[in-house]
Amino acid sequence: MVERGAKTMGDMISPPDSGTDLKTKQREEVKEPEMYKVLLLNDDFTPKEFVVEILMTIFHKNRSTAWKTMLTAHQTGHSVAGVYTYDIAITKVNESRKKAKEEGYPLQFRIEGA
Ligand code: TYC
Repeated sequence: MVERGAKTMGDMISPPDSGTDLKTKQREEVKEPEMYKVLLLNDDFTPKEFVVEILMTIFHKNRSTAWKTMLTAHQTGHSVAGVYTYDIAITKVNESRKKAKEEGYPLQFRIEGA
């Protein structure tokens, strides 16, 4: 690309693209964000319907998927509530823990690399 004000490539002040200029470097540094799994852990006390409610309201699952996700945790010990960037994962876990605590339930989550 010819710079603004330059009529031909020969009028350009900066050297031609050598592969190490800023534009090239910026392009190389664009990476997909690292993703994290939010694991839902089973316990003996939290009511099933409360877990389903959390999965619907905070993890935006429909009722059918929320029940399946809850039942997997209930039967196997854990399930994946969702996969997110770290900031979104921790926000959802904190919100869920807060709601569970308000109700006096011991519902637990873990975050791990996807
Ligand atoms: N095991 C709980 C019960 O029987 C229900 C439950 C399911 C709790 C999944 C937590 O992540 C969980 N009431």
